[in-house]
Amino acid sequence: MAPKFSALLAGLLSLAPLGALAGPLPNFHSAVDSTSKVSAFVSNPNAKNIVPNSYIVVYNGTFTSDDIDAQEASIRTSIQKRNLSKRGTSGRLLSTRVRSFSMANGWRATAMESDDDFAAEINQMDMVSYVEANQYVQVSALVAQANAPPGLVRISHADVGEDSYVFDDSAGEGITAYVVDTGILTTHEEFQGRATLAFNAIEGSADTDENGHGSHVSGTIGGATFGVAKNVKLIGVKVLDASGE
Ligand SMILES: *[C@@H]1O[C@H](CO)[C@@H](O)[C@H](O)[C@H]1NC(C)=O
Ligand SMILES: CC(=O)N[C@H]1CO[C@H](CO)[C@@H](O)[C@@H]1O
Repeated sequence: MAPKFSALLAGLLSLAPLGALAGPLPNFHSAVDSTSKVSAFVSNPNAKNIVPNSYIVVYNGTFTSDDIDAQEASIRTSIQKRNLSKRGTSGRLLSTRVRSFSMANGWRATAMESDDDFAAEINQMDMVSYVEANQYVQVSALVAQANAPPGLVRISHADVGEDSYVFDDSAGEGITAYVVDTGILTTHEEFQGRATLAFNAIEGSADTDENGHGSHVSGTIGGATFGVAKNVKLIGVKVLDASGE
C-alpha cells in the first residue's frame, strides 16, 4: 500500500487550507454531525472534513468592486472587533485574520474564522452570494513507479540519483488532454483504451496518426509507462498530416 501523502509530509508541511491556521494534523469533522446550524446556511452542507469555524464568503458579482470592498471592510472590522478572545467549537481561539481573494473575472471572496452565528449573519448580507464551509484537502495517496524513465524520475525528485517516479494515485483521472498534432494511434497499448481521435482536419487522410508525433506527445502526457498522468483521457485533434505539415 502506498503511504498517505499526509503521513509523508506531516513533519514538513502543515496542511493549511484556505483560512485554516497552521498546526498539527487536523481532526476531521463532517458538517453533518457538527452543528446543524452550520448546515443550515453553508453552500456545502454535506461537506466532509470541514474546518470548524472557518468560512469562505463569496460575493455576488453583480455588485461593483467598490461596493464589495465596503462590504468586505465591514466584515473585516466585525471579525476583528467582535471576536478578539472568541473560542471556536473545538475550544481553540478564533483567528482575527481576514483574507481577500479575487480572480480576473471579478470573482471575489473573503476567508476568515468566525463563530457560526456571525457566519450565518454574513450569509444574509445583500452582496454575499454564498458562504462555504472551509474544508481540509488532501491527495489520496502516492504511488511510485520503480525504474521509471529518467524524465519522469526528474519531475518528481529535486535531487539526481533517484530511480522512481512518484505521483498522486489519481494520476489525472477525470482530466481530458487534447493533443492538437498529427493525430493519435488510439490502439497503442500504452493508451489502454483511453485515447480517441475526435477530429481530423486533413482531407482524405485516415483517422489515425500517419506521422507518429501526435502519439509520441500523447504518450508523454498519458502513456501507461512513459506518461506523466497515467489515467488521463487523451483526445487527438489531427491538424498535421503524414509529413507533419
Ligand atoms: C446577486 O444580486 C442580484 C441583484 O443585484 C440578484 O438578483 C441575484 O439573485 C444575486 N445572486 C446571488 C447568487 O446571490
Ligand atoms: C457575532 C458574535 O458572536 N460575536 C461575539 C464575539 O465575542 C464577543 C465576546 O465574547 C461576544 O460578545 C460577541 O457576541
